[in-house]
Amino acid sequence: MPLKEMEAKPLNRDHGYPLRVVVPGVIGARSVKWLEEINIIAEECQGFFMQKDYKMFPPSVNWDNIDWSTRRPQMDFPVQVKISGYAASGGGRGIERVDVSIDGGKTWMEASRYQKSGVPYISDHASSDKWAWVFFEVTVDICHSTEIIAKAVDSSANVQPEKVEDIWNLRGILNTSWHRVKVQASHSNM
Ligand SMILES: Nc1nc2c(c(=O)[nH]1)N[C@H]1C(S)=C(S)[C@@H](COP(=O)(O)O)O[C@H]1N2
Ligand SMILES: [Mo]
Repeated sequence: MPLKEMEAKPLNRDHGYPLRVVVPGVIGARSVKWLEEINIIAEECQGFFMQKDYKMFPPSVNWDNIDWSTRRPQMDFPVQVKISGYAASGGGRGIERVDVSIDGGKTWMEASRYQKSGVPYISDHASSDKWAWVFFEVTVDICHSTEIIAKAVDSSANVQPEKVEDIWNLRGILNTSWHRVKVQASHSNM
């Protein structure tokens, strides 16, 4: 579908003004910006980005042994999930960072943070916002059953502990251990 607007505003040059084609369900690389013409052709396009860029190779392939012709151009993308939540620390401390893992804590990515929708959060600005929840979100590809983990770091570098066992106490209070959510893939190809 042709696109002239983005988020209800006129499309800007960086994103393809005056005209961009958007291909739903397909990787962004195929949504051509600054569209000039469309050719209907019988053969697969031989352009650089179809033949020598967005293709998925197995782990054994590197820049020295790559043979581009052995794989198809990537068209669809895998299922994507938006992970969101809120973080808060005591005493008016800001939230320095929220880390999210989708492999049980082996690797982490940093979530984006905000308090007002669309306004990036700055953890050290002097404002009463620090006394309130900080929302976070990150979009990830998930293609098999896994465990999603989120942990926050506050402006004094306090970090949520990994396990409840590490902070066990008689009353069972202050259990701020990593929040874990198990996700079960339901598709047969996951
Ligand atoms: N004309 C043109 N369109 C293009 C590209 C390009 O280099 N030239 N890059 C593609 C790639 S690889 C991506 S990821 C998206 C990025 O779009 P965005 O800048 O709006 O996020 O544009 C796609 N469309
Ligand atoms: Mo891209």
